[in-house]
Amino acid sequence: MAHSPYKQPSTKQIEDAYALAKERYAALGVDADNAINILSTIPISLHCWQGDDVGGFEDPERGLSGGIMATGNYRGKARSIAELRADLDRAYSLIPGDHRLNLHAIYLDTDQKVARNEIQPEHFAGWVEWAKAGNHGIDFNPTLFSHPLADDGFTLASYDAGIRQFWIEHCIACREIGAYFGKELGTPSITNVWIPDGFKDTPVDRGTPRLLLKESLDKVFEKPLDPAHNRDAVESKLFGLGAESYTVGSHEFYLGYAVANQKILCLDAGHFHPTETISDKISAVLTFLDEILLHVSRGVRWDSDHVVTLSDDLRAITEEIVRGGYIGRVHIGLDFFDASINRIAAWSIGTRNALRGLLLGLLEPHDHLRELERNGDYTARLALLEELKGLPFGAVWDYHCLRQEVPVGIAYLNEIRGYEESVLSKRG
Ligand code: RNT
Ligand code: ZN
Repeated sequence: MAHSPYKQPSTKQIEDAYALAKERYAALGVDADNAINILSTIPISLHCWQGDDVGGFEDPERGLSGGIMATGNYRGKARSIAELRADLDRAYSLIPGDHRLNLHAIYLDTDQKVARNEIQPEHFAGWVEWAKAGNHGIDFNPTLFSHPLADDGFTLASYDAGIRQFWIEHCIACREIGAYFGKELGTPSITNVWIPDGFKDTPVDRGTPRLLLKESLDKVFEKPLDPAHNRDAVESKLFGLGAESYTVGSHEFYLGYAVANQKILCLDAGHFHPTETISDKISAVLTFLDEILLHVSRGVRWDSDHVVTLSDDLRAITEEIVRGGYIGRVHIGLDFFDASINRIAAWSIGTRNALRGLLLGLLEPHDHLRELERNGDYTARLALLEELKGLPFGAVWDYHCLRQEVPVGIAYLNEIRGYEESVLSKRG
């Protein structure tokens, strides 16, 4: 299948368009140079699991469980760590800026079979080497699914003390690995605990599993770790496949836990009721916590994990981060997995969109908007917000990509197609 490559605008076209755009923004009191300078400093944590449909490399035979699902059969999924790293390198090369990696425990780099409660930093040394070469920080996630001891649907909240203990040990091991990443890479790892525990049908006891989960988490977090190396996060969810009626780790549960224990709360955009958005939760939670983690995702019907588009929901999140002055307190991770399209494109499209959303937030005249609001001039606030939508933000984004030496516009798809032709299509 040969495609004629998309043409990239010339450097002169990009620079000329930017000069005009800059004037339009300046007329409203927005400094576009400053906006892209700030944008260059914001890292996005790319989730390794988009590259192989959340399979991991612990056990090639083992299917995905835990109430999450990747659907599709697009050619070329990564079959080894080497392939996954090569694919990630490709994706990063199409995204402006320096970005992080969000790694799951089932992506351990060893030929040995290692039980999950026995994983060690040495099993992740290969990732550190790779991250150093590419200037990536690493965030980490214990994997409490796709495992025989999670097959009953319960892990840290299991009624079985032995099962709880196994997963407590796994999470403790993961925090140590997070600290190892932080120490080695000079940037703290956010180690995020998400568990699938829940019931398909209506339980009669909603309380006890939550008490058990609290008890397990207290054990997991017992040992203090240097926040310069590792920071703990907990992620809530509304429901999962096969756990439609009750989720132990609900939003209220983890909000309470995070505030009581000063842990980072992870808000996943796909984990709430469909009319509920996480954008409004950011300022509420940050009133009580120093930091939060986002899993930027897109819910569609039953699925919480579609590739992120530049939707109103995404914009509400990214604009809120900028408007609230929360850059630095909000860690941005991605969480989607689509196996029906080119997986490198999925990473590139989703990450570029998250960055485009942030840029839209950075290109607003914040002081002026705030002043209008405080003066009660809601007419002008509405008029200006709507007018901003028509301003040439694309020219600023293109210029940012040019400066960061990544393809401008749709031209990045040429690279992806070339890679699919020469590499991905050769995979069995
Ligand atoms: C699941 C959670 C969780 C996972 C990853 C793979 O609903 O969102 O973050 O997607 O851990
Ligand atoms: Zn998530």
